[in-house]
Amino acid sequence: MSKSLPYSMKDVHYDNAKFRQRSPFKVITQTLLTSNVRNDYIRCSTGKFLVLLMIGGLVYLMLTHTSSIHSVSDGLAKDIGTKEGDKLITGGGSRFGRFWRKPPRLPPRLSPDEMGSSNNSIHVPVKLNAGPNWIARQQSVKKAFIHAWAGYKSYAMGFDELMPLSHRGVDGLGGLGATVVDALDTAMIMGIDEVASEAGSWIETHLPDRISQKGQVNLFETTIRVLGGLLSAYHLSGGDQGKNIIHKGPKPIVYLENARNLADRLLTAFTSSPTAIPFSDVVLHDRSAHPAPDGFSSTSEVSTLQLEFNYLSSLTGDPKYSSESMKVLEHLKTLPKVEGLVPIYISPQSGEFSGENIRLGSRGDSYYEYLIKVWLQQQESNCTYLHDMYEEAMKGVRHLLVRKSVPNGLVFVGELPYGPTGAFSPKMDHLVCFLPGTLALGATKGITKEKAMKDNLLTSEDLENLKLAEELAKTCFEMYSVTSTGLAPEIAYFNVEVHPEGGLDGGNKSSKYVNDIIIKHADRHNLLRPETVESLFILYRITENPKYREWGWEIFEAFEKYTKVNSGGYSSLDDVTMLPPQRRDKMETFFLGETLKYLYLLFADTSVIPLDEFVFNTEAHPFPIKKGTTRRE
Ligand SMILES: *C1O[C@H](CO)[C@@H](O)[C@H](O)[C@H]1NC(C)=O
Ligand SMILES: *[C@@H]1O[C@H](CO)[C@@H](O)[C@H](O)[C@H]1NC(C)=O
Ligand SMILES: *[C@@H]1O[C@H](CO)[C@@H](O)[C@H](O)[C@H]1NC(C)=O
Repeated sequence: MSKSLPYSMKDVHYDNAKFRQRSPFKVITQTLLTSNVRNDYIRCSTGKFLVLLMIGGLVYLMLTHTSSIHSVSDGLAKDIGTKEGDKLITGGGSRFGRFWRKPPRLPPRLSPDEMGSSNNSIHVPVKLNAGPNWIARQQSVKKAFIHAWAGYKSYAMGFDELMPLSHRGVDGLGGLGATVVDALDTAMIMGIDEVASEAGSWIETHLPDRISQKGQVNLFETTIRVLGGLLSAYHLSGGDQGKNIIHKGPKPIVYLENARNLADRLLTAFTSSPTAIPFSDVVLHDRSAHPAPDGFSSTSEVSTLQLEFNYLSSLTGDPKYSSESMKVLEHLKTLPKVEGLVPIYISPQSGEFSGENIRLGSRGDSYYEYLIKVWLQQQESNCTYLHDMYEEAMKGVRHLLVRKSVPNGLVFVGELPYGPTGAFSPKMDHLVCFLPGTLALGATKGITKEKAMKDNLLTSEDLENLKLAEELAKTCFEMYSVTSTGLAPEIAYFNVEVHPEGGLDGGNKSSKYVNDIIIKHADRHNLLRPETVESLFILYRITENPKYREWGWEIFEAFEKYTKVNSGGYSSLDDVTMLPPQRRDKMETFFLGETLKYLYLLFADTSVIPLDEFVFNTEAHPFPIKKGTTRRE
């Protein structure tokens, strides 16, 4: 390594200095040492204090030879700089200075002033318990949603997306008013009846004509955003219990009727294909289906339709949606794979995979997500093969795609662009950040880790996946923290020993990982994507570790600071490493459908949409999990 690094390799194992991840031994020894000295200091005169300093120093020196405390405090000394420590102990020697210091984000350290004059150190734990106000933070997310909707409604109502800078709408997804439908269930979950009724009324008035008159749409995008949004709105408004629990807006049946009308047209993509693999596009008005220009469908696109079509079959009692879509997964089961991993293209003509490019980023991602989620949704049917495919694939991910960066050992998921025999690429799309959440969900099936452990439900495979989930969630968070704006780039590269990638760092020179993460010029944009906050939400629910909420809050604050547009809406960014960042004139539908919804749920009570009763489609639309008798036929 040619660059000079702020950390010695010795500190690498202590890779989580920002949060409480220390061994009980370290916690106890540091706490004992610190409190002893502090209490004595309060009672003693300066002379006695100096004696104590020397004794403390000796104890510390002994410990550094017998325990790993050395590397901890050493790392921290470099991590937090020497400012406060030096003020605290002048002439006390640098070793003692380190010993005195406590890690950042541990129980708040007293300022030098408080140290010298006050007797309130025993009150520190009380301050700790107070914690942030999550209800207030949740309200901030709700306000952000209202601001995003207000911009869309003022300038782009009925268009697929808002262009927040030029105050216009644009139809980037075929013209079905995608933002309206994507945002609707978020408004319902947040309890914003006003928005739910505005969106609902638009759907009732305009969507039927759009569905029957519009031209070409992408099967996958339309299924996950529009069909998925309609189905969850139907459930959340009480439709499948035969009531209407949203007091304004249309009757819930409107959502189901539109969903069915749309799905009947989308079904053409399956039925007109010569194989089980659907074509990628559908022309809505003439009910015809077409392959993508190059003839291939994306693997993730054809395997990310089943939650929606299954739920529609269960709601309507008509099995055709489920059976057509499940044929895809049954077919994929029979194809050859690389340790469970699949190439990112597939041919609807031959039914075979095309090429060797394997990745969990774009065109690959939600294949893996839906294997486990469809299995969870279909708990009481014969879908064991999906769980088997999922387990094999995750084993393959751990074996072939997971590596650690240098110098600081961030765990990441890379790619095999030329198949298993070709070179490994240390490239990770932000899209891959769905994986921590999916891994955690697959391990505990949505219940808390604590409960799963107590009931002895976790296999060694589950435990490995859960550990990887936590490591990857940290990496995804650091992809935000390493940039000047605190927002992640679309794609990051990781520094590895062999063939280091060219490119610049993220711009946050105080980030520990500034040398681990490389960002290429073309990849520096941020589209307000949800995957990291989605994983933080799932990991918070499952591990109950508050650090995931803290991380989510930091990300939310960065969105507020750099992407909010005063006249309404939020914008994408061209370059997250520049201050101020250049804006990009687009608010993606998933910012309302997913990003803000997951942030809201991250700060919500854990009884809201529990993960063992709902499965979220890949666009964050929650469907209730089938429980034997919930079918209405
Ligand atoms: C010590 O604590 C008492 C009670 O909280 C307070 O009244 C007093 O001012 C404190 N002394 C100092 C030096 O802060
Ligand atoms: C599962 O498969 C068995 C045997 O193939 C069959 O008897 C049973 O009805 C199936 N159950 C469901 C829910 O499909
Ligand atoms: C830069 O990194 C430091 C250290 O991890 C972190 O505290 C800070 O929030 C980061 N800055 C941004 C803008 O995320």
